[in-house]
Amino acid sequence: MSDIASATRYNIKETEAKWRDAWNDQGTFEVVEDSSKPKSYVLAMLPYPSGRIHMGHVRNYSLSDAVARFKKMNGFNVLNPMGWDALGLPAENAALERNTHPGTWTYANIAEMKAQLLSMGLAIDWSREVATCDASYYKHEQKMFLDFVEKGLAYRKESTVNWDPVENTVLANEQVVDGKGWRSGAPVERKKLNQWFLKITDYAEELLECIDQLDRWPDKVRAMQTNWIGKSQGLEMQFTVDGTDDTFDIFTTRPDTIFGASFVGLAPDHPLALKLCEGKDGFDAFKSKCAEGGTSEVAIEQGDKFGFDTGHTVTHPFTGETLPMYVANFILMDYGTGAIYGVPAHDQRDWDFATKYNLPIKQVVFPSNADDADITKEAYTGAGKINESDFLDGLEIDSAKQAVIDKIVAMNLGHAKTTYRLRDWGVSRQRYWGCPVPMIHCETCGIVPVPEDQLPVELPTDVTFDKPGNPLDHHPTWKNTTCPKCNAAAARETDTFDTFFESSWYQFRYTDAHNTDRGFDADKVNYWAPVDQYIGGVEHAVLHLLYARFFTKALRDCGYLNFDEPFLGLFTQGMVTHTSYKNSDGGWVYPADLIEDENGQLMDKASGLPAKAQRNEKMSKSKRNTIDPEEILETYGADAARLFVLSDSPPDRDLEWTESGIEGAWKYINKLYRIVADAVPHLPKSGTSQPDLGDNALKSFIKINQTRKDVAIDIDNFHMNKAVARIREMTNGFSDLKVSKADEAWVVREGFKTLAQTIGLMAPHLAEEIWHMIGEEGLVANSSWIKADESLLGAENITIGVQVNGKVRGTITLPKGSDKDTTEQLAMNDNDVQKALQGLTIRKVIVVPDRIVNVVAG
Ligand code: ANZ
Ligand code: ZN
Repeated sequence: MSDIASATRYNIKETEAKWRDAWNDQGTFEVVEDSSKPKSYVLAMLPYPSGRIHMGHVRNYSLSDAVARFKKMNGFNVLNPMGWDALGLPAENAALERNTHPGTWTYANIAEMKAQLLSMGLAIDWSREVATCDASYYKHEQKMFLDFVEKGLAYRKESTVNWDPVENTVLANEQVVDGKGWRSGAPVERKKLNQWFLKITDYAEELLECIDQLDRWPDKVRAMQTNWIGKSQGLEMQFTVDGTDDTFDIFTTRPDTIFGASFVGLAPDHPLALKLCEGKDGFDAFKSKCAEGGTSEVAIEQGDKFGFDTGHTVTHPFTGETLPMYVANFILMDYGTGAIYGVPAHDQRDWDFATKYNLPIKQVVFPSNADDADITKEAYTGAGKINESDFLDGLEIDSAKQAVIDKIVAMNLGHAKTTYRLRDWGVSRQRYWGCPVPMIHCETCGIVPVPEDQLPVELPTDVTFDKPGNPLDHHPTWKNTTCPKCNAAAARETDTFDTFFESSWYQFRYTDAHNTDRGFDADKVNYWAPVDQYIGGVEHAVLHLLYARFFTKALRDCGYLNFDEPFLGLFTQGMVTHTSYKNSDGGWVYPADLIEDENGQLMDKASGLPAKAQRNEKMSKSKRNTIDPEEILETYGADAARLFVLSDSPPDRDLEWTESGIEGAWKYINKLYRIVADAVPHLPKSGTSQPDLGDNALKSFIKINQTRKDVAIDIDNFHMNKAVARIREMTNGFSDLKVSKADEAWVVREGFKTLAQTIGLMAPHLAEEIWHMIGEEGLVANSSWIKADESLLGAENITIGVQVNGKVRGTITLPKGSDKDTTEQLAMNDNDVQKALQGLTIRKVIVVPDRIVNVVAG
């Protein structure tokens, strides 16, 4: 305010602690089902308890918190829970390094990280906290697994897995990096093992179709899911081995290229390969060489391609040419039919193979610009027209595909076939710190489920990690049990679940976190779920989200819940980056360990060596460019940290952490406090009715109302940074007001109320303090969002639908109250509407102003 001077200081530490206590004492964020209110389930991806929170957590939870608080103020019954993804390999490794138990390490980390999260002042219902390593949690997923088994959604089969010979464990594809184990660095081998699988492929089509409904997900994530599922239309067709009765089916997604085929290939473990080659010179050596290298798509694409010539041939169905028949390492038995025809000109794997074995490379797809396809250098996989292909010549790829399928069908040699790249989810891990698979192996009865009343199958606590492999396997007694069917001595399954299992259903556990009988009650889960807004890192865009989507559908089909998708809205936040530093020895230096010498030269405190800034990159322990949130919270307070991570860049972009940024946020917090504290003695009482506003007061009041409206829109759109900018703009405007004037003082008070509500989404402690200082009742966290007075904001725009023959084809946005002509003109000029009208004659246009436009055309 321009007419008062300031001398006030804000005691951040005390104030923040005071309001956290108030929320805690009043159970402000604890919720129960309430049918009188709309619900909103806001969820941040649960953290792995690695030891301490990092800036990525701070950013993630500041975002979800702003959304949760906003929804609460807008009348929603908001569930915003938190828990710990607490099983997994790091705990075992830490246990080995530190000679403790994984559970001890994990629970200690949880305690430490929880204290850190508490100090952020998050609007979380902590009464629903879960730790997935707790038997009271994983008990229920054991039951779910048994239900899946019963429904045929879980099964055991022998399969080829990525085997890490050093860690002695199966690796998931994403744990194989450049053909090596992600932790051990050892070359990965292929190995056959009996493994438990979940039948996610049963849901491939539904998982794909439902992506269309997920319109509040980022397009890039939807595209990633679509690609991962990888639906392709193809052809399954039969070949006969020349001079024999042996036949085999191949699968191709490129029937259009059939005239470019120059060989056929079988997977090394294809039954026909074994039949034709067993006992032949060099076949055994070939097979063991095939066992090297990972099983992932990338591993195969990049790996060396080699084959074994069967000496047999097949005949091309159209040309009558003779094609050699190979067994090849890049063909997988568990995809398609385990056999292919190879078209070196248009498939890179086939190209590599043909180049190695001197097979013809025959181009049949020709792009309009011939220079784009130089098949002497690499395969051409792009678009074009088919040529050198008899009856296909001149056709586009798609019509050529269909033409070949039709012909093969007519010749009785095959049929069209839809396939998915998605494979069943292998959930077995040969690890200790995971949820035990609740199965028993009996010599007489086979594999028998653990009876429900014997759940949970708990992990033993007395294990050792001194031997490689699975500690459950080495445990002297844990394995021993009796068969539930015949009572004979039997052995427990020692595999544990992939930890993606726990994170596939935790969002439902929160809805009924203390249920001891079931994972959750149907009424509760159906009230709270699906999650309305999910927030987390894009690194989980494929697997976690796909598994959780699958689980939802599987649980639905097992009668647990009644909806189809777990997460209606998804927001993926950007990374937090920071400059990295190296000393003159090339060692990475923590920013906190830097000092400046008298010449302004950066020095590494620890080594005494000069240091230099490197790059601005994602914060990571390996580059030591991390900032410890606890230190920041301690120094600047929670509000400043939260405000900074939300205000500096759009939440979906990377955020560069800077000292000046956090200082700026801290100064701003202090400034806001001073502005309010200094003005408070001059303000009218809470509830004072609106006086006549003079020009100056009115101008500010309009601005405040505009802010009320715009910030609401910003938060709905995840533009927290814009919201902060608007709040700053509004508060800057306060300096034009004089509290000595009654109307302006009244407006200042309104401004402070709105300041508390809006800045309260990012800096909630300060907001409570402001709310309290200006004498408002209760907590701002419990207050109702003060809506903008639209009459002050001038013409309001509305959006109406435009129908063509009764179907909405487009929408137009126009000032409310626009007349018929204006409305019609806008409607007819709309792109989507024009598209829908293409080729049609307009018969009649019916306009209902402010409501709808209907175009009749034929
Ligand atoms: C001939 C061809 C020509 C192919 C061409 C591709 C390009 P997506 O699209 O990923 O589903 N394939 C089929 N079964 C296979 C197996 N078991 N192991 C390895 N590769 C296999 O891949 C389908 C394509 O992958 C199929 O189409 C087949 O090669 C190969 F210009 O057939 B294609
Ligand atoms: Zn038995």
